[in-house]
Amino acid sequence: MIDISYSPETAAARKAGLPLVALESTIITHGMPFPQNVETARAVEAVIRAEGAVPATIAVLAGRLHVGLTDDELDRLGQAQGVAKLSRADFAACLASGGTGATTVAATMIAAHLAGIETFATGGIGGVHRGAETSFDISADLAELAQTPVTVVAAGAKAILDIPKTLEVLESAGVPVIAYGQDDFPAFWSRSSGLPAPLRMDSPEEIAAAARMRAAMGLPGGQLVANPIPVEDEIPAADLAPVIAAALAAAEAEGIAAKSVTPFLLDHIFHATEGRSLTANIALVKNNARLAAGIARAFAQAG
Ligand code: PSU
Repeated sequence: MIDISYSPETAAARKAGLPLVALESTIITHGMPFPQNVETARAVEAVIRAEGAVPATIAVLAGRLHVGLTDDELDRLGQAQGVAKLSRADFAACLASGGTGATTVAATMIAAHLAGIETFATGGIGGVHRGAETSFDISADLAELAQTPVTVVAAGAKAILDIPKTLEVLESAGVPVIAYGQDDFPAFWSRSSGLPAPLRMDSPEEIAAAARMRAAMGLPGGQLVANPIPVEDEIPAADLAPVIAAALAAAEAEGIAAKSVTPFLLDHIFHATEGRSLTANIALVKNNARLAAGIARAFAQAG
């Protein structure tokens, strides 16, 4: 087992057996601009505490895996330049070489599982990029959901992706995709993708029970809980469609590829919507944190 650095808060929570919720750090370093990234990370942690759970933000700092960041560590990470964006493929290499990196959904799931944390809140998972039939650009987040037993709460998949293909890949991989409180799979900034989700659940207890049943059956992997953005915060899909199309065209014109695609598109959409996409992103992450805390409590109660 590798050595994990726990913050004073997460170390105390583990000792007391309190419910923990993992949080990723790529959203801080690559998903939002400073200072909103650090403010959001702190606000999301506060939501989890207010809901009776303990936040555990995950990152690699100078070759050590941190589960729970202090205020100072969070602040420095939020302003650091050239931080690696870690996924399953490069996570170990970063640790072994003493590097610093932010964890994506895939890497955060791995770290959460190593730390015994069953619930994780993020904004939106990576998925199948548009044009994947030629680029083969499919996020490692999908394969991770198929093999690592962590329940991931997201507002669906980002609308910049090919959502039908993302749902197909998840289905082929045997990942339970659960819409929370509605029938449709949400599309990050909008409540509906126009596609039904394969499963629907209406309480944290049902979600925790489903995860426990999968484990009892010996089925590997996690679950994706797709939690729609609150009504008052959503951006209608029709408003966003031309903005996304322009962002994709700009990415193509500039030859953006691989790990740079998602951060480039998010930044482009942020400017094109004059910050509206960021306001929605912040709202949906907080909303996901609230639900994740409820699921973590349900896991703790189920024992
Ligand atoms: N949620 C957000 N913003 C983000 C992400 C999630 O609100 O930037 C990050 C997550 O770390 C996710 C990554 O794993 O985007 C997806 O990147 P890619 O498409 O390159 O796999």
